Amino acid sequence: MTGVTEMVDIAALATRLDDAQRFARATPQLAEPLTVDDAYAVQAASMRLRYARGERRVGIKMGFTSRAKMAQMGVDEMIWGRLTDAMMVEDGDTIAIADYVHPRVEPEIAFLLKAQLVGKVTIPQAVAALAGVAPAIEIIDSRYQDFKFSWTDVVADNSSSSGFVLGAWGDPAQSIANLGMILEIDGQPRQIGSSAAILGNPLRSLIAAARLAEAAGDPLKAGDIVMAGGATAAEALAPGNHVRLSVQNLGTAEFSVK
Ligand code: 0L1
Ligand code: MG
Repeated sequence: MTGVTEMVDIAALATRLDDAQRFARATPQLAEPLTVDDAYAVQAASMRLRYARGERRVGIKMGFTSRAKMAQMGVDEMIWGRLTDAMMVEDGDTIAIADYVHPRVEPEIAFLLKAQLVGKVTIPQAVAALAGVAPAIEIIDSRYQDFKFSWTDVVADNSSSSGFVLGAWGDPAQSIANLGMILEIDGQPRQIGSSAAILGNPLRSLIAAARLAEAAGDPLKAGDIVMAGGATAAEALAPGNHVRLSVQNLGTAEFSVK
């Protein structure tokens, strides 16, 4: 279903989800049947509230780009959300669990753009627009009770976007199509996968991001970060955890939880 529904109070839903995120307080699933356009309109309106408080858009995240993630959440279509500077966790830093509702982590690859990337592009065009690629951990946090939601619920909730940790940027010309990825929590491997799980090649996720962001009137530009999506299922976080991602040839990213 597409089109914005007149009966849906986009602003009220945006405020509700924004409050749930700000105050780390879970909210029930949305009772309103939203169209895809309604859901993205709620997301955009909730992000405007964050920008009005001084947060700066720094890029976008792609979600449900691997079979493992789709299976974990019972969906079969990609989603996307916005990233802000307030979501960035420095490599090696510590986050406070109290700032989140029920956070989880997933192993990803991140891209840094040196030029705009809009519309329908090829893999060589996407690579030419890159300044770097990096190992990245996404901290997702659904604002819905029990981490339960419909596809449109999660889109409205900025696709569970909550935090991200970036390792060092590496050469964007290297092949990233099939890199081994190990996500460890407290020194124990919890998820082992390959970057190939992300649409067969994470660059395909970047290409989808360019198309979807432009179609939404929020095109990718130089300096933007794009998170390609989880290569494996996500893992729940608990206080005291140390999380470390190692990506073959790319390096590591890590953080702790208090
Ligand atoms: O792959 C993703 O990042 C999807 C995030 C939204 C669903 C979830 O919270 O697991
Ligand atoms: Mg993700």
